[in-house]
Amino acid sequence: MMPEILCLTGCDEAFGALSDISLRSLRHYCQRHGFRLTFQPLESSGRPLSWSKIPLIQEAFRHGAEFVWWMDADTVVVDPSRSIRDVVEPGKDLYLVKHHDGQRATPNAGIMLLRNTPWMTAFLEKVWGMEAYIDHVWWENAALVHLLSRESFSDDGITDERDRVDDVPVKWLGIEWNSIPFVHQGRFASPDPVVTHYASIPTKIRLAAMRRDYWCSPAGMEELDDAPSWLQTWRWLRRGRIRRLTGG
Ligand SMILES: [Mn+2]
Repeated sequence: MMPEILCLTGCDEAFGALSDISLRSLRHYCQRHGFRLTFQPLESSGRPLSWSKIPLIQEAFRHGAEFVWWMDADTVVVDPSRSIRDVVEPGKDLYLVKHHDGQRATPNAGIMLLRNTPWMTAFLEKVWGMEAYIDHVWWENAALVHLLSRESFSDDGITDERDRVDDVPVKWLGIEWNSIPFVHQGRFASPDPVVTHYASIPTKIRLAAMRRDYWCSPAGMEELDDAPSWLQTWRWLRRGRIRRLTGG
């Protein structure tokens, strides 16, 4: 039986322009691979907004989702030929990338595949319960790092190489599933990314890079090919000002 995957993404108004690009790539990707896609406006839970992904994932599980593939709004699928479904293996409930900066490795919660199991239910409750990290600069990602680390998580916010995933149903994915360009001398970037994640860079650069990479990706090229030529020209001219057309 092929696992059923719900791709879940969301953001607030401030991320609307990023999300417009992200959603274009996800619509193409999810259609190609037969995933459901849901966009949820992120609403404040009384915590910094990044935390809001946790209750959204929990809600999707309560509604019966078998797998949730969480995608931050600052992501673009640049190689749609590979399916996230293929990483699934028996006994693993959480699939994510950790990025090595040369000394330490940090799990990243911006892109995660999660399976609806009792372990996962408990794990998400534990993440949500780590109130010490509510205002940490990494928000819910800090709580997740804490829970996956063997060592206690210090204030500089980075765990070391050792982790406790031997004991838990976590599978580390190849960096191509969460490739972060421009930072740490390219150590967080894959030479052959499936998903690019424009984390830790200023919003304007992020948006420019996302637009470039999307319109050069198979989905973006297809979208331009399908459009009448007058519309293509119009888009080229208006590219900087294209508003969100869909989603929300
Ligand atoms: Mn992100």
